[in-house]
Amino acid sequence: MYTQSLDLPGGQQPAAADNTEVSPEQARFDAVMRADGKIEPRDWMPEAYRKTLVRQISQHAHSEIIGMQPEGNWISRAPSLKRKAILLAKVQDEGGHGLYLYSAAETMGVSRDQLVDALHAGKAKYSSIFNYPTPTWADVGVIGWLVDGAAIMNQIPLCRCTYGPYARAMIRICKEESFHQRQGFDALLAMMKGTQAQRDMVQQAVDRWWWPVLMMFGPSDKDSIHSGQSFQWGIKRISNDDLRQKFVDAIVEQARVLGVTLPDPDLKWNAQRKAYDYGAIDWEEFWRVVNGDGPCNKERLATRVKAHEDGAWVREAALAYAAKQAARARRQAA
Ligand code: FAQ
Repeated sequence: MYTQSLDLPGGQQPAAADNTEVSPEQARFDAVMRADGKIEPRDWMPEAYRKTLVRQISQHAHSEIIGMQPEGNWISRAPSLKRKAILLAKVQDEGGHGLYLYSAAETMGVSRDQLVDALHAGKAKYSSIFNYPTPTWADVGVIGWLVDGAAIMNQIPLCRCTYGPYARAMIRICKEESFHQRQGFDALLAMMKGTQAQRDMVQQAVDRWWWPVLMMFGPSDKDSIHSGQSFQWGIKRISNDDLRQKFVDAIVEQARVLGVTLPDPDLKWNAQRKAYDYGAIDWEEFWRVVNGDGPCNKERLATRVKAHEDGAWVREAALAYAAKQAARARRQAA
């Protein structure tokens, strides 16, 4: 029996022993977990499962929306019409991902306003990676190659998440992230075939982003507070450290093809582990950025809050139009 699902902090009932009676709803939930099936919005679910998913899905949605800023900053300065069109499409896709994810979170009984208010109040987290600046065009390529690459590595297992709406949103998102990763690699490859100044620009951007990208996967397994329970609920399938390792192993060869050096003197093949060893991550920097003190945290949040306030008239107009349509429909029906 899947008793671990009951053994949680945060208002959960105590774990039932194997021979203890559980409610029919809990028994059904446990059976779905055992069969690795799907929970849908109308199904009963433990409150802690709901809370965990609202937390993770909303953090993910906020990351996509805040994540539009570092690259959006370059739309007006892209080096050609082709690159501008690609970048516009990519940034728009990230906005779309945010919207699917907010919708998935809303199926769990939380409103979009509540989620957005928590972000704007600085109470909700979003990915640490989007608090770093993009001073050159090469940073945009590196975001596509490394940040989207890391996002795909982390998100493919989420396509098998036990919560149906999240899993289905992730399938579409992962397809789009693959295009994003390739366009980033392609932009960097073009620069690497260019002048020495362009190659230097790419290398410097890789130097800036490598370590923050490794941090994206979250704290090491021993410090990951949510992993154990998320594994039991089929939300997480591969641990933070294992995903980070898979990412490093994939990127080493891509970096060689590109002709850039990954800024880690400890990066070397370990024949015994059949994987690359890599240097120590600066977890102090990670927590500093997560807790609001990264290079761009204040700017990112202020930009988002201003965009929301500036867009108030659009929301008001949409509501007024919907009310007008509803009134007309009522008149016609009368
Ligand atoms: N940044 O116990 P764990 C993208 C927090 S989308 C900030 O290991 P969990 C697309 C964590 O929330 C990128 N906070 O937690 C794109 C928790 O704090 P809490 C976003 C972090 O949930 C590309 C605490 O640390 N992707 O890139 C981070 O089991 C280009 C303890 O951690 C997702 O959100 C971090 N990096 O595992 C867009 C994927 N890592 O909540 C635009 C879905 C950890 O207790 C341009 N999320 N924390 O206050 C996940 O897979 C998981 O939530 C993890 C963390 C793996 C992020």
